[in-house]
Amino acid sequence: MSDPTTDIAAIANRFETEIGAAPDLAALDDVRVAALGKKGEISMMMRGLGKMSPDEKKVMGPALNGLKNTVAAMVETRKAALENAALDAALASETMDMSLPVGRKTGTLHPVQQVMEEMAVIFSDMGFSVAEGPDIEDDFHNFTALNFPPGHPARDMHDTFFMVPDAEGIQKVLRTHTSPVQIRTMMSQKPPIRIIAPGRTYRCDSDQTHTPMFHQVEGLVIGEDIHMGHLKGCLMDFISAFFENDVETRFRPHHFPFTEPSAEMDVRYERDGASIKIGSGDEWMEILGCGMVHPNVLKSCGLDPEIYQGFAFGMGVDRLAMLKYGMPDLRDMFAGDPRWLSHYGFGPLVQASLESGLS
Ligand code: 2NL
Repeated sequence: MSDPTTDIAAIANRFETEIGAAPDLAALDDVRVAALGKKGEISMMMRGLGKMSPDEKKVMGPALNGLKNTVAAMVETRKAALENAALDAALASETMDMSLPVGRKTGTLHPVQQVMEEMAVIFSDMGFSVAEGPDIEDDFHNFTALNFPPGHPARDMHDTFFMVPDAEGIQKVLRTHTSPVQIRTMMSQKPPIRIIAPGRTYRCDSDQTHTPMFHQVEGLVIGEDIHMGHLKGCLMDFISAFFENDVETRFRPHHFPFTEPSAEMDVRYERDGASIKIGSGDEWMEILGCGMVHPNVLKSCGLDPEIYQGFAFGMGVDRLAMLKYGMPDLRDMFAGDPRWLSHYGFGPLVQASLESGLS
């Protein structure tokens, strides 16, 4: 009778050859099933152990276990090699030319996105950086730190969307302005600070001139010697750059809880048939709100108002986009109609810049 362990070595050799010859993962799995599957050759041999004498079992048990482990290890090694080869082949063949022009059906940049990029370009040139923060805010960052005392009617005036309170009873809100971004910046960065905060804002209000989601750009400058002259110069320069035209402006006293003094800025305009011309004319249009940051706001952020002062401003991006590009109806802006987008949208590959023109 032949030595059974010699047979086992022969089986191992045969599977080694078959595994090495398997050209792909599917063929390799066929070999694995033929050897180690439920009805595979090695599994069937192991099932035969039960009919053997105790002496035979002592020899064949460990030998078959060894065979099983050897073949399983060879399958794994081959599998890894085949997977590596498949990845190499994919990397070599599936290249993508990132410089290829896009196809005929290009999407367009929404005018609101275009206008926010134009604003970022103008303010970057004046030394501002862009800051962002969460759309879902807590009461402290959206109201308390901005000098809205608890129960103050201005909280209701903001038509706030309240979230369902969490397990600890904490009720978050959809931010009603992007000011919380500036609060977060003042609490985490040392002056001098020069940032704009563009983004989505939310108020429970919907009619001809209001959508429940709208876009704002706010700005904040904090230093040791910032005064209202800086505020006026900065905003006048911004408006002229934005409308690509000399624009006559005026500042009117106003009130906001978070600035003192506060003002609104108007621009001269005239009607020209159905369209509106910004810059000259006999009428004034309110275009943004601004002011010197209220000492209570500075204190809430851990800044000493005896040392630091600053100005802040806020403007509605959607309305500025409508004015600059002549979209007549606010509600078309967020309807997602592809015909509207192909008419009013901007080429996605054209970057706004001060050198090549903003728009
Ligand atoms: C408007 C008016 C404004 C601000 C926003 C602000 C932010 C901080 C501190 C002080 Cl952290 N002020 N933001 C200031 C004045 C006006 O927005 O009419 N927006 C559409």
